[in-house]
Amino acid sequence: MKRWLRLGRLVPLFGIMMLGLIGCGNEQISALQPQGKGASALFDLMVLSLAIMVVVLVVVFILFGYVLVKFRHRKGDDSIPEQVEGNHLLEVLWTAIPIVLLLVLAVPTVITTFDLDVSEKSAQATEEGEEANEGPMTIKVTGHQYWWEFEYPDQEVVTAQELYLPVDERVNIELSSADVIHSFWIPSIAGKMDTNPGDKLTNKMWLHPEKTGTFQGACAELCGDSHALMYFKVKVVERDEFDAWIESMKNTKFDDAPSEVAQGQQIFEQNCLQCHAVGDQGGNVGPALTGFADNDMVAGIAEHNKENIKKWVNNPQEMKPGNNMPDFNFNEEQLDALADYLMELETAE
Ligand code: HEC
Ligand SMILES: [Cu+2]
Repeated sequence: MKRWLRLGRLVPLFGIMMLGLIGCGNEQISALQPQGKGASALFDLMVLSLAIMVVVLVVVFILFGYVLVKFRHRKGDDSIPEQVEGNHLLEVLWTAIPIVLLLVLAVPTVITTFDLDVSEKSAQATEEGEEANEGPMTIKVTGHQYWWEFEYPDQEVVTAQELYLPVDERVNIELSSADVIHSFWIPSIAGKMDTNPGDKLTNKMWLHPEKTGTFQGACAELCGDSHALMYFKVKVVERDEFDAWIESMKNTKFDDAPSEVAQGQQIFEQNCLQCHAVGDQGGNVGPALTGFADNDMVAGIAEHNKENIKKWVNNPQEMKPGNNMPDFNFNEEQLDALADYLMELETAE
């Protein structure tokens, strides 16, 4: 009896673990609520393997329970049970059943693996008569400690921290890294894949979102102090909204900022432009800030408001330890001017 009581103490622990698992249901970032074709394919595999495991578990436990009861030690019966050595039927069964189960698991897994491969599908698309270079759009994703850069090479648009995608379309993704290995993951839209440094190790994958909305992406490979803060947003929009966004990104110029924020723009030009691009000017050491005013987040982690922008510019190392933006010594007035300017960085009409 005592033993059962002790085991009973584990119930709250399992309860908490279960609650933790239920908490995975956020549709912005859950592989268990797929919103895209790649994620759906992976989810189906998870369900299949889980179903097989449950069937095996149930059958084994039923047999186990039956044997425990049926062949239990009875009072007064101290005879040695019949000793069985080798049983052809059983041995064939317990070899054949696992083989069949593994095949049921392996065939869809291998097919899905090939489906998720980029080169396979693009080749197919061309065969099916699409014009040679009118395949899916390509987006180049570059992982940086600790932010994400998104380049649309055909459209000549570069952005950061927010990935825009047209809904119900397949896009090819080319992954690389500016420093260490990161892993690009949007759990609700597709599986994850590493970004490697160096030109020769570009990984490829595709995304095919099926629902409009905002989703969350993350880095899935430990890459340094602020790895756990390397979040980004994914905005899946209708095709015409996507085209309009591309157009407005292209038409944005550095000089578009309204004159009320001229002071902030001047401080920005002197201190920040060498690393951050705005419209047609600026460097690429840090995230491009074209259209930054419309973003949901500051640095991928803090709500987008003036307070947080000031907090970031005043002490980026505090919010994301080890990131590559230097600390500055601005006074309150300069910080205000800079934040006002950054809040005006909208894309052109
Ligand atoms: C030496 C290059 C460098 C300079 C100079 C620099 N930054 Fe940055 N900045 C970065 C990097 C790198 C990041 C990305 C940090 C991260 O998320 O890991 C960043 C991130 C940011 C972000 C967040 C962007 C986003 O997409 O959410 C803002 C805002 C920003 N910087 C503003 C400024 C301002 C204002 C200045 C000038 C006072 C400035 N930066 C100067 C490198 C720089
Ligand atoms: Cu990373």
